[in-house]
Amino acid sequence: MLYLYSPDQQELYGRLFREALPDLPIACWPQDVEASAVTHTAVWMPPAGFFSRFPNLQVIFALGAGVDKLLRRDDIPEQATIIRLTDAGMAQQMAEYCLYGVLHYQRQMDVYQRQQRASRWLPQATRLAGNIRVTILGLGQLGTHVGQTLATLGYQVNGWSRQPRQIEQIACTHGDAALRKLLPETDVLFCILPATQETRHLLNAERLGWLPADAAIINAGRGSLIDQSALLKHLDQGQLRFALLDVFAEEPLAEDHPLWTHPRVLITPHVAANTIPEEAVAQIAANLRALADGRPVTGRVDRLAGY
Ligand code: NDP
Ligand code: OXD
Repeated sequence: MLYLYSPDQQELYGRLFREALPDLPIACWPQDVEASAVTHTAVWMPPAGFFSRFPNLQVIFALGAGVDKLLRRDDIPEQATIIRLTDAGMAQQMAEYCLYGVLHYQRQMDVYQRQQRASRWLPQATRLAGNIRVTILGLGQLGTHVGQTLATLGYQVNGWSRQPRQIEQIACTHGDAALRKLLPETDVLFCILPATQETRHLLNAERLGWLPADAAIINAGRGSLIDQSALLKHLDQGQLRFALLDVFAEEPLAEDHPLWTHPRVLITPHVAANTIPEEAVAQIAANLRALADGRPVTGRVDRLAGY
């Protein structure tokens, strides 16, 4: 049996799963079921203790791409396989989100906004896409698509990952030394890394200081990637032109947090790429069939690596 937890869209997911997997019994939270019959779950942020109820749980499907919150829990049995969504309609959204930030930078919308408030008519110098250096931190399902989309539009795209990668249209690097060289050569830094122990505060005061004056940051990965206090200091001192932030150390961002009102900050409430239920269910159904046939699945999480 597949047990579903997605309180906001329970009915929709229930219907889609039943249509996609007519032979599999499907139950939806908070339905009371024989706990030992549950072998699979499909979830987004279930309450503490949720998984301990199911002694025969084999597979947890995450209804999202990031699994940091799942991996921090203590109620997931060791033998359970965790499978996340890969792209499933999110890569295109992420490319749009990043492009919005890059255009904000390139077409100097932040400067024109300030000028407008002062009723100033002052054309700025033209910057062509080919002169904008975009660095993508994270070359996975999302970062790769974002990078290739921007490269197709003529931007200079560098990418950084944990292991060496070769990706068409993206100049790929990895490792600390490469980051030291890359950040000073970056106009727009796009962060799309997962939250792991290794990536926590990757962008600390020192590394933020490696960016050239006038650079911009877009963070759509996780809030923990950036030391928020260090970011605020850099923004206050005008060392960064602006930050477009979708993710935060604590979500929702506290009402009195200084980021809300900072003149150099644009905030969106964790919406850079939303899960599309139809795509998610199609991918999970395909993975369930692959598991049944002993074929490889997409999105198997490496619990040791943390993503
Ligand atoms: P993937 O797992 O496909 O890719 C992760 C990338 O990060 C890989 O390139 C990986 O390197 C790299 N990476 C991981 N750890 C490190 C490290 N220590 N140093 C350098 N690179 C590292 O993930 P996705 O692209 O699918 O998603 C990325 C993240 O985006 C998710 O984990 C989630 O946090 C976030 N997200 C945010 C959304 C939003 O709306 N804001 C929506 C969806 C996802 P390597 O290639 O070497 O393995
Ligand atoms: C995800 C997210 O990881 O929405 O899918 O952040």
